[in-house]
Amino acid sequence: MRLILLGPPGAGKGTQAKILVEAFGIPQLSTGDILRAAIADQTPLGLEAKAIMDRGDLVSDAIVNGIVSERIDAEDCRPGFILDGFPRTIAQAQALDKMLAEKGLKLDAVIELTADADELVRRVIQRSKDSNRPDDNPDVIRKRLDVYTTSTAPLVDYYGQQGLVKTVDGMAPVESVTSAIKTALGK
Ligand code: B4P
Repeated sequence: MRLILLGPPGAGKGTQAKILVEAFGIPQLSTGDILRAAIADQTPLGLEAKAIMDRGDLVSDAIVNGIVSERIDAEDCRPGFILDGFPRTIAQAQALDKMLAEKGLKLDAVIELTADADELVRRVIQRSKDSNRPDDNPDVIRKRLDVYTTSTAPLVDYYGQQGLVKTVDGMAPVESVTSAIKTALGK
């Protein structure tokens, strides 16, 4: 199964992806996690990405497309994968379509997780108490929500036109969201 988890920051993409990895036995490909690992290792990519992520902007399409293209070629992605946080722009979605078409592969579904802005801010502020993520603070989270609305939300229509979108209420408790995703996927 090849799945995309789409939704605003704090909607639960990472939370659900980790649970679905166990349920479906396929890997999670989180561009956010890959970028944060590069920052921690102080690689050239990490040094470039840090300032961009800290202010809540998106890292360039070229960089992120390169990361994903390399990752989906890995052996563990043969049976499928869960994309968490990618694509985030129409250009990334078009690049992904091209990558998959070149390999003769297709997406099975795009799960859109929804939640209202107050809840998203509340969750991210709550997470900031235990995480060291510089982008988990009130000003940056509002910026990230604006970036989502402008750059990422149009993907719902993009994938809707391909008949792939299944919308799940991300406001429910974590286990209920997981059940709703499985039901939407017919699992
Ligand atoms: P991400 O790492 O993707 O982070 P996110 O959008 O904040 O997280 P997510 O929706 O996964 O929230 P989570 O489950 O953790 O991106 C960070 C940055 O990386 C971006 O701003 C950008 O700069 C860069 N980046 C990443 N991908 C990129 C791309 N493709 N292109 C360009 N730049 C890119 O949940 C948040 C909190 O809510 C957690 O504490 C969780 O416990 C809680 N929670 C989750 N579900 C809940 C529920 N149902 N009820 C209550 N709490 C819940």
